[in-house]
Amino acid sequence: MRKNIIIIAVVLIVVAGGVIVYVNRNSVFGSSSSTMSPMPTSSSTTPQSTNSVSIQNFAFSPSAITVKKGTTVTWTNQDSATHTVTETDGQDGPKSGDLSTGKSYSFTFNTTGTFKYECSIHTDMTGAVTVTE
Ligand SMILES: [Cu+2]
Repeated sequence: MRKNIIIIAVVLIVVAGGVIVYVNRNSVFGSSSSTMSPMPTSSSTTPQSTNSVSIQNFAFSPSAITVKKGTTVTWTNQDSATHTVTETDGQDGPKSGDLSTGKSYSFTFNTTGTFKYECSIHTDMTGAVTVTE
């Protein structure tokens, strides 16, 4: 009789263990599918392959781009305020001076690397150009 109780206890432990594994598996699956959804928003911050950047709403758009060496990048100020495109990392990067509404500035990137820049009037406006071979 005592043996039967032990067998029942073992069966209960095995069943309970199986339920816990099943629940864990479900919660892992549930969380992995919910972490999938923020992916599109993070991909929008990856550098875009373009040679034109617009300045609007006090921001560079797109703020991060990649170009091939020798590419001329053009910034166009579509804002009502005056902005600049000014390199910030001491490299031979863009230095536009003041760009009033509608004005454009072009700079040709002849060396590889990542060039960071800002608007020297509104220094929270930042962007980067990554130049590849
Ligand atoms: Cu600005």
